[in-house]
Amino acid sequence: MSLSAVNQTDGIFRSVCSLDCPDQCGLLVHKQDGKIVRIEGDPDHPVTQGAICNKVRNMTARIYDEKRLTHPLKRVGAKGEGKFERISWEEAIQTISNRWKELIALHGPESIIPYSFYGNMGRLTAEGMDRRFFNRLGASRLDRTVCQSAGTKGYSYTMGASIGTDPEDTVHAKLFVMWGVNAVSTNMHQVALAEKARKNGAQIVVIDVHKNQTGRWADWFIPILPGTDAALALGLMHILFAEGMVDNEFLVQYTVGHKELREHVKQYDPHKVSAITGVPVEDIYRLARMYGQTSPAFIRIGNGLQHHDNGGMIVRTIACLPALTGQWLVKGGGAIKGNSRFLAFNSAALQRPELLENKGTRLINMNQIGEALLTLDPPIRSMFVYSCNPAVIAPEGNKVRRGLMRDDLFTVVHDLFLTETAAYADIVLPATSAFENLDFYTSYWHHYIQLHQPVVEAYGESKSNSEVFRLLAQALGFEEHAFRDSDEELITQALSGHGNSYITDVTYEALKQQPYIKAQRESFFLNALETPSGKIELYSAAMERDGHPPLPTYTPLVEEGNYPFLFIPAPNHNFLNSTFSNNAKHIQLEKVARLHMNSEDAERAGIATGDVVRIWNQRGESELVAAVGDNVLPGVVVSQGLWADLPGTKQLVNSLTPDRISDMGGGATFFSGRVNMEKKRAKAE
Ligand SMILES: Nc1nc2c(c(=O)[nH]1)N[C@H]1C(S)=C(S)[C@@H](COP(=O)(O)OP(=O)(O)OC[C@H]3O[C@@H](n4cnc5c(=O)[nH]c(N)nc54)[C@H](O)[C@@H]3O)O[C@H]1N2
Ligand SMILES: Nc1nc2c(c(=O)[nH]1)N[C@H]1C(S)=C(S)[C@@H](COP(=O)(O)OP(=O)(O)OC[C@H]3O[C@@H](n4cnc5c(=O)[nH]c(N)nc54)[C@H](O)[C@@H]3O)O[C@H]1N2
Ligand code: SF4
Ligand SMILES: [Mo]
Repeated sequence: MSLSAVNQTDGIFRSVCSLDCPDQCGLLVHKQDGKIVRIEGDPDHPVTQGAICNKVRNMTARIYDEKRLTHPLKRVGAKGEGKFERISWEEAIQTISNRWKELIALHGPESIIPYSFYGNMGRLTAEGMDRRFFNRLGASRLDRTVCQSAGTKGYSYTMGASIGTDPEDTVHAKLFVMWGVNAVSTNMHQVALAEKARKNGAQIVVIDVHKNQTGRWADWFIPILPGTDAALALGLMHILFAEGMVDNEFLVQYTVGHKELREHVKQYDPHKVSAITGVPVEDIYRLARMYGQTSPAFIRIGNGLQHHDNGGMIVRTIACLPALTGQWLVKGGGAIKGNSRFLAFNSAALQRPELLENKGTRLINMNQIGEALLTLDPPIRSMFVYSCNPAVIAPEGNKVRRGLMRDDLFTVVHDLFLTETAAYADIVLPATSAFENLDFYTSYWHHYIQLHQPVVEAYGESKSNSEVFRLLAQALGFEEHAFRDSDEELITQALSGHGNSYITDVTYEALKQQPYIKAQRESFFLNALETPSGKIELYSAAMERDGHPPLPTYTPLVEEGNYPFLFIPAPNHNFLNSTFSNNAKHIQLEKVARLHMNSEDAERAGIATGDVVRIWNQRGESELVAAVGDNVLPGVVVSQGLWADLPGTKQLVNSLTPDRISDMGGGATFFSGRVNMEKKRAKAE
């Protein structure tokens, strides 16, 4: 047997990017003297083919950042002051388990809540031993809705599940509609595939509220007003039906409700749609004809456009388009919102929901954690945060921070760094990086599943999520065998008995032999979708039952009062959500936190590029550096990046974002808030 990578001080080892990014790149990690010295793309990965982003090429700087946590800490200063003292793991686990035993005895287990997301996409790390542990504990449940849940729900009403085009097939497309996706920054291999298609004459259209790097890459950039995309999609349908550009055979065979839809979209005439969306009438015609007459035509539906009050309906509506033109039958045509269904494994075996005795245990939407910490009755008295940085990434950031300031809240944070959230903790635990763990990975965009063998030893005294929850289970006296399963056993369980015909041949053993195994999507899914009818639901009775219009419909954003600008605080190129926002190398690449605005608005407010601008609303304020131009429409301002609170700055954009819940899936509405703005000080000379 070959020596494991951990035991070899030198060499090049296969790895995978663990970040919450659709590309899930194959990596090659170079080791010298037991340390990672270089990270590059694995040219053998069938989709990512050796190319990786700059963020991860600079990952070694993060792994060995001098600020990385090496041992557990306990708070010695006031809450939030960030003063800590080193303690042993034994003391840390004892302190947590004693406190929790007390809380459970006095207030019941629902006084405790986990708070986690996908800071590491490894399936065991993200939803393995932790889920078992909190189920068995009977803690309040967390509804993990901060990312894609509105869009996923909307897409599923139309298509049944997160299922779409094979990205590898998109090299054949002749038209790419990149809709509310900043792919140059957030899905670079979709851009690489589109570039290949472009060499064969493909056209690239980008529909966005911001002409960012992706908009600049397009052949045709279409600016649109935030939250109005469903109206544009309905306008396209209006023209497709009116001008006979629909595939009637396809509609009859594979959809329900096409007759109703044909009637319904008559009301969305291009003039009305233009008034709603800000897209000129002639551009609506041009786009509809382009889409109706080009094949294969592919739509990449982004995550950005579903972070709105009406985000579920937007995605539900766009997802109907490929059915109108029969593009699902064309190799490279269709759409991708997400593809995770193809690689669905046995998550019940991994998470063990039956360990939760009280099926009525309260469920708390993670988008409203600030409100929950401040007002829930009975209160949350302890929160365990891992793989997530809520003080920066959750909406209503000031509420979140006030909640974290509560003296009677016992907070534990498990992370690689002393994040903004960790600064409020009572106990901080050091986490291993993904390079230190055994795990398996399934992309939510491409179709490959990959095993990850640890490449380096655990850094300092850090421990993986699996290990931490095994220790806590032991300290709390949980006797079930589920808490003694090794990581190998967890993987075997997750890959058995899943009943997913797309991955019948995938086992732990197979993954050890083959670096990348692809889901088998031959069993063509259009004949048996997971919608109630098994077909593409242009009319959805399920939606009607759930209180939504059954046909795709434009619904406006919530009215927010007297703030003139819609504020879109999007992610940036060099961070991954808040990850890297505390690493000098990545900050240097990103330079400053900018606020993009239209020159008309800037002129009226006396703002020039480089000025520091204060933006505010009823929820909070923030200070960003003005970038004036025509990259956004009047009435819209856009920031990029979830910046850490560096000393002397006010860059927490989520202090301004609403914690309203979107129309579907309990989703976040980061992009539906409004602000005012003023010049704070002129550009420093
Ligand atoms: N570099 C980098 N890559 C990332 C991330 C990161 O932070 N940085 N984050 C990762 C994660 S967790 C996710 S979920 C994905 C997100 O990646 P994407 O799917 O690209 O989503 P966002 O970047 O949130 O937003 C995409 C675009 O939507 C636009 N937008 C906002 N509102 C509207 C609207 O109403 N209509 C239209 N048409 N456009 C709108 C924004 O301007 C933005 O350009 O990226 C992943 N990859
Ligand atoms: N304004 C605004 N807010 C947003 C968004 C937006 O577009 N605009 N996007 C939203 C979206 S789509 C998402 S997905 C969320 C993401 O929000 P988060 O899930 O909080 O993502 P990150 O900010 O990357 O923080 C992940 C944390 O996990 C830690 N971590 C990494 N690996 C491990 C591990 O193995 N174990 C442990 N214990 N910790 C680990 C990292 O060090 C990091 O501190 O943010 C949301 N917030
Ligand atoms: S962040 Fe995305 S693009 Fe960058 S290496 Fe990871 S998976 Fe690839
Ligand atoms: Mo996300």
